[in-house]
Amino acid sequence: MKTKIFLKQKQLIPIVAGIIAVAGLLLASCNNHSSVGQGAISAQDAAQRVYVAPGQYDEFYAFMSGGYNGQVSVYGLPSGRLFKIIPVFSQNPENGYGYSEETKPLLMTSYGFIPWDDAHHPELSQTNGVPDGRWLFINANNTPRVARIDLKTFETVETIEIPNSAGNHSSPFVTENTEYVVAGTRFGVPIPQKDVPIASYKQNFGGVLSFIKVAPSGDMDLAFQLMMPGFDYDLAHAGKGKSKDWVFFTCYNSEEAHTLLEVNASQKDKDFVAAINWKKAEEYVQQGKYHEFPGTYYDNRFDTSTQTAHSYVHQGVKVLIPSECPGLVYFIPAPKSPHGVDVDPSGNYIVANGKLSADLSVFSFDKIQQAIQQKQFDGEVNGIPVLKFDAVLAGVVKSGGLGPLHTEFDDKGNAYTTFFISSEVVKWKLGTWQVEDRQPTFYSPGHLMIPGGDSRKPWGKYLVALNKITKDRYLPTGPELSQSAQLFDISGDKMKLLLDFPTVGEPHYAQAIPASILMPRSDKIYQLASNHHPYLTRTEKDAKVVRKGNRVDVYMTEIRSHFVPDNIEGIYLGDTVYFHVTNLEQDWDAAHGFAVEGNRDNAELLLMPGQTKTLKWVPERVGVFPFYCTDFCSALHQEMQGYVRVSSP
Ligand code: CUK
Ligand code: CUA
Repeated sequence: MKTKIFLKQKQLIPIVAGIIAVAGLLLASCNNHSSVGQGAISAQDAAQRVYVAPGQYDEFYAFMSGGYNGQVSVYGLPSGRLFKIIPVFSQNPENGYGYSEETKPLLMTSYGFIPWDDAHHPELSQTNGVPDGRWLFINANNTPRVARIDLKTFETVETIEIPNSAGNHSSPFVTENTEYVVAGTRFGVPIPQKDVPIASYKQNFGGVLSFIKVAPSGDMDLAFQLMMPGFDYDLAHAGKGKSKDWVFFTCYNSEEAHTLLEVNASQKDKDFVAAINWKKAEEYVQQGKYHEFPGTYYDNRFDTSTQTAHSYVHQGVKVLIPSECPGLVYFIPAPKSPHGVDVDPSGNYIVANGKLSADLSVFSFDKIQQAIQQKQFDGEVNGIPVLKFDAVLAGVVKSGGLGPLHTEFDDKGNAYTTFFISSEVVKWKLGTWQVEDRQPTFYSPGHLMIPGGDSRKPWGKYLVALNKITKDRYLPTGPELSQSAQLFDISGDKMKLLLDFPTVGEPHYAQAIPASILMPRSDKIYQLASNHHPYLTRTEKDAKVVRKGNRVDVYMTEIRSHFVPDNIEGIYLGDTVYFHVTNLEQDWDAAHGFAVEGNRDNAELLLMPGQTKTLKWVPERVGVFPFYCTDFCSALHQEMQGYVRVSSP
């Protein structure tokens, strides 16, 4: 149960009104259209700073999670222009992702084919702690998975399922050289799954933290899991620099409540940050100190040579139990249901964002190491030592805000934290812990993003606040209003609001990288010469229709502005037809589409030059049915069509 209170008040200080219902999150916001603040600049000045002239390119690529649309959206910064939706965990009829035979396997899981999920956190691959533009990872929250997007093609090339996990929220954060992608369970569940009373939570439920190994090729493999107490593991970030061998996870619900969590999971004054030494974990795995747990999971990989994804099914996973592995895990007490955990560019400071508190606790990696050496413990939980809070605390930021959720960093020693309840971004200094600036956001920001802001090398020019409750920011579109991102200039002492732009789905987290690092080269990405699709049609002469029993394979080509073949007969009710369409164009971006009337199972295809894709069609009526190109490709696009005749057997 959430209490929503919106106040009409023209005022800049955060208004925290009403009661904070026991521990329910109070969404209080200022209903202020003008956004004139300390850091305000003139409209002309702001417009000029985000203006990217016609024909010019943006300075940064930004990748935003689509939240409940299951996708990634690609924006330019500073313009806030939307370039592309990259389908990941949801079918996308626009380009046939999850409909074509080649991409369906990417949505396969141990539950079968899953056409939707909820994606929260995009994370760029890193080299030496710096985003390198090779891949983008993103988590599926509902049916636990991690996906990898290839940033040469901006396409999803792998999805891996995570067994024993539930609500894959604290994912997919990378270690300094992308050795691992980590993924923690949000929900405690029985491990392995079994039929037990929910009230037996404390005896029967646990939580796993997963470490997915990333090969130099990018291929992911589930290396091992840690069996933890049944808390809710909310977010994570890997260490860097001196802390590069460690990963930090926040956990709330250390009460292990299973009902009315808004009250029961907020009893304790402190929950935890779990600090995990992944190098040690590797050693323990190598020494064979793991348990084999059951667990079936899919790893789906797109092979660029055959342009087809395949599913590989795995059984069993190596699980480490912390109480049997000294030095592997420590708990750091962190005030009031910490949400985000963020590590500064030096790797020394670990910020716990306690969402039900006003102050931020910052821990020091040096002090953590010292406390471990000197055994400054405050008891243990399930055999995991709890470090003494005072021994590892580096500082407290007296923020004056309410509901801190996430922190990112610039390259000048500053940190920026979102406050969900008081709807603002607060800038503070690492080391002095003093607040330097604050700017209201509209409204209730979740994550924020600075290009490279969770890495060793922030490009600290812009900050984007990803707001959860937009309310009156745009023209209303029925009760479902667009969500909002807000771009701030952070190059000076004070943050300056430059731009609002609507987002696709719910933008939980985002990442950005200079276009100069990432821009795909405009030579051909797919080439006919390297296309080894089993149903490739290399030239129009090779086009053909092949029948095997009730299965019909149509080897088809497209080039401006015709199909070969464009008249197909000899198809009968009871047949299953596979249209294998190859785009023969030479220009790297000359797309064609393909669709056939009355196809209940599938969408259309969108094909880039050199690509082959397959659409399955089970005709259900006799007659003559048109097919056509769905992407306007030339002045003769409307002529790009054909017929398929379906007869009674
Ligand atoms: S988030 Cu997923 S509930 Cu703070 Cu990373 Cu929005
Ligand atoms: Cu090809 Cu339109």
